[in-house]
Amino acid sequence: RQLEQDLNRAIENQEFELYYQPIETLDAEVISAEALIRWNHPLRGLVSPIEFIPFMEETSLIAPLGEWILKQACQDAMHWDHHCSVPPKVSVNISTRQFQNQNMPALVKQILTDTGLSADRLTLEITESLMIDDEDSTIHQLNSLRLMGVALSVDDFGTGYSSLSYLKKFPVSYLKIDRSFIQGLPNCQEDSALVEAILSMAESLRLQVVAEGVETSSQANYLASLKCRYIQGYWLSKPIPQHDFCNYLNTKL
Ligand code: G
Ligand code: G
Ligand code: MN
Ligand code: NA
Repeated sequence: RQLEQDLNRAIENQEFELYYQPIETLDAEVISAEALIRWNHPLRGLVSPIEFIPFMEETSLIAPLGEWILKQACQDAMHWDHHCSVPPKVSVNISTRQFQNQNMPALVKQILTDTGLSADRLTLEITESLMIDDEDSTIHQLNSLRLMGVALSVDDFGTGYSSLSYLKKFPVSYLKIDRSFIQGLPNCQEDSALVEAILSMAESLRLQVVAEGVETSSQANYLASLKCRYIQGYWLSKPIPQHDFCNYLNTKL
């Protein structure tokens, strides 16, 4: 109750803010920036999305918040075009409930039109749970998004208890290896075996791979030795407030 009131007020008062975490090649070229929401609560300070996203998914609040996030992220990407030397793409997390409760292709199309962002600059991060039951409507919506030029990325890949057959049916471009598999690299044999297997499978299926949660240079070096192209994690950068992100991009040159 209290949380619901708080959240309603927060949307009205614009207490939400996007942070961006870079996704980079091993040569430190920023290919995309993942939007990560934060809530600047007037009394509680910065609140993590794990404390409010699940709740918002249970109520109808996820729809207006999801729209705000997507629009803000597309606007920010347009801003980078004008103010940053090498503007990256933008990646937006879409929770399964949000996806199922909205006409995502229509919403995305509207927001791209309103903001002027080109579709090939946008990646949507979805999770395996969206693809567990291969509903026709889900396949149809994902295909529409892909045909528009929007890329789809499977977030937290490997943690979803789902069959891999969805990779044949859904127009996915990227797998993001969950950070739980990256943590033990390079010493943990099980983690190494799993990461190698994912990379080899992805190559055969012509999927791009992002290793998430890279925290150390030894993890990065090991991933480089396996020819993993893209990495993300504290080793490169923590999520950065929107107003500082251009600075980060410009320091790369
Ligand atoms: O950024 P952080 O580690 O605090 O994120 C915690 C969780 O919240 C992650 O699972 C992340 O995917 C999710 N999350 C962060 N930002 C968003 C967002 O804008 N939309 C959705 N649906 N989930 C988000
Ligand atoms: O579920 P998703 O992958 O979207 O969640 C991203 C979350 O992971 C964010 O909350 C972000 O702050 C967090 N994160 C990003 N990089 C790292 C990292 O290197 N280590 C850890 N432990 N968390 C990370
Ligand atoms: Mn993500
Ligand atoms: Na993830």
